[in-house]
Amino acid sequence: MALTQSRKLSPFAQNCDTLKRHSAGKINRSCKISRGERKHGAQHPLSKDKGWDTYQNHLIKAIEPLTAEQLELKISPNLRSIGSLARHIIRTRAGWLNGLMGEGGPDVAAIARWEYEGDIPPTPELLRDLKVTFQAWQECLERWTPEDLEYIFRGERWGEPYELSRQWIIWHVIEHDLHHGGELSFSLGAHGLAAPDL
Ligand code: NI
Repeated sequence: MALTQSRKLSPFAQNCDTLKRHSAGKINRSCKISRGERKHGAQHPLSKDKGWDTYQNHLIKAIEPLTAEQLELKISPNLRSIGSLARHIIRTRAGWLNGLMGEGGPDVAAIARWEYEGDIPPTPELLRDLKVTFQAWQECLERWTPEDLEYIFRGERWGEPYELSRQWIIWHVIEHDLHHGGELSFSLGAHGLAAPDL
């Protein structure tokens, strides 16, 4: 979401700003799924070769050639720069995966602890972190069963309870990728740079 957006949101009017509060609030991480367990051998429809990975590759290709100066470009003073958008996508993936669901390794956990906004990492680091966070999500999507998707994460933040299904979180993070990926694409195009080629 744009930086200018109101920060007064109900617990269930979720957007990217939600993460910050999740990490500050009480979170029930009682995930009961054991690693490597796949009860029915069924892959989540969004796991490998089903679309998100294609989009990830488009993002990688668009960011790969960018210089530090190009990462600083923005289309309006009150909106995120191209590099900040990439950073925001990365942090949001890690925040939901690790901060809320307790998944992912130390690399993902470290990203989940990033400040909400911050300095833009150099291009090689953005690429590495895009790959690290995507790989972690991919591994989970390949492991989670249809039953796992119905698991409800419960917690409390700012004195208000929330209940979010794993399925909702998965879609939310994908829509967040697409939402800000579109913004990143528009920002690249506005500056005459090559945008993700869908
Ligand atoms: Ni956002």
